[in-house]
Amino acid sequence: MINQKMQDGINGQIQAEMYSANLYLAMSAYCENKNLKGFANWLRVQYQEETFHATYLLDYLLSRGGKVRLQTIDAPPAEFGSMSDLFQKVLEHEQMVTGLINGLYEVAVAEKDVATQIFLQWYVNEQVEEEANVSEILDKLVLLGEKPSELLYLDKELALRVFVLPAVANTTKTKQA
Ligand code: OFO
Repeated sequence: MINQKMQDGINGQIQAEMYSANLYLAMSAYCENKNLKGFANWLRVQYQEETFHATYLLDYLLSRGGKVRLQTIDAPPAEFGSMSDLFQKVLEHEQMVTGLINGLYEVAVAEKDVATQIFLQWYVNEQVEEEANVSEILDKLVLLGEKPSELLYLDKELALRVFVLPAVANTTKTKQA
């Protein structure tokens, strides 16, 4: 059975992941409105990933006999500026989430909850990947500039991203039917 402090922390992280999902869905819609369908696709996949991050935590909490307490999710913004501005915001958001995951891991260590420490290692690695992916896109935006031809080149590249259910999902209730 998971203790109250760990349970509260995981519930808080579920809320943060769901906010991330909504933020990226709002960003995706913003890009779609600008006819940048590749950018919109990349962000829609990001939304799907964040939804998985939330449900994976939720299923873990249930598997430890914890109680899920879903909380109010703040509305994300609707305007994000240029594509460089938008990806700068994504990077800052992911850096903030990395801090939350690290904080949650520290709670697991302080509470001597070894199972949660092992579980959270997947999120620690995931954050390294998330920040690296976003930094790469941001670097390209800075390097190429935001002329229509350069944006369309990057738009084509980002259109190729597809959502792949992480391998860990095969061992949880999040497995697809
Ligand atoms: Fe869930 O990693 Fe982004 O926020």
